[in-house]
Amino acid sequence: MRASKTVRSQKEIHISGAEGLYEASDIQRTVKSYIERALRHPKGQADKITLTIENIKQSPEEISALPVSTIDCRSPSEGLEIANTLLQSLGISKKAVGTAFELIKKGAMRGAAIITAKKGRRLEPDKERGVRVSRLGIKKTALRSLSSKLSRSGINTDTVKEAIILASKVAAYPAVSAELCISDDPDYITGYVASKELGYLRIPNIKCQKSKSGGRAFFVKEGTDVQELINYLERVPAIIGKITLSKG
Ligand code: WAQ
Ligand code: MG
Repeated sequence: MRASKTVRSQKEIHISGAEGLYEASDIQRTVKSYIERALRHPKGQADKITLTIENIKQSPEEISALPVSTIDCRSPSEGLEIANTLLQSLGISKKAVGTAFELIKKGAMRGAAIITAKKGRRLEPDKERGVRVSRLGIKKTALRSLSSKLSRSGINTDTVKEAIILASKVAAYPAVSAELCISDDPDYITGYVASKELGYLRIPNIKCQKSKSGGRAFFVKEGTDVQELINYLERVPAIIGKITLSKG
């Protein structure tokens, strides 16, 4: 689903997007919830909603969910410092982190930027749109287990679950070193750093309330074949089958 709104300058701005792998019997329910999301969005009401429903014949790759932890963080400046420290410990250069912070501050992208870990170069062909991860999901048994684990920490929401699914698909790709995400929703101020090594690390209060900046960056090894990576992110179906223990 993708939802947008045309503003005064006749510019179409991105309101919300969502994607997932579902069983055919879940189509009606899923479409209804996606439409509700587009019409009741904190970024404003959409005036155009595009839905694509595709029959995926290829059987999905099974991946496991990244383990989830939440870091203590009280302010945006502390949050950015934590994200910076984590990313640099994962081998991402200062320059690459800087590139990501800059585009997240600007906001307005519909997808994610792909940034090389050392030189900080952006690889995605459409820099305004970014790359949208799609064809991702979670098996029903795994979803039940994830929901009950997240409930114990009071964070069992669609936002958290969708972010964990996305981060798990992205991290499963060998050339991806890390991801940084900050929501562009004005009322959602928790972000995360995700990686195979450290799992899914939530950072509360990483941005100010009411701020519309936000975005995603995938940091990749120098020399990554970007076409292959984009094909994986956009087109290869991947589904979470197992939940790893959360770290608290
Ligand atoms: N593929 C690539 N980039 C995406 C996708 C996608 N499928 N969906 C969103 N983005 C990018 C896009 O630039 C958005 O502006 C930005 O990410 C933020 O998207 O543990 O809600 O849907 O508490 O606003 C993370 C924290 C919440 C969850 C993330 O992101 C937690 C969130 P949003
Ligand atoms: Mg959003």
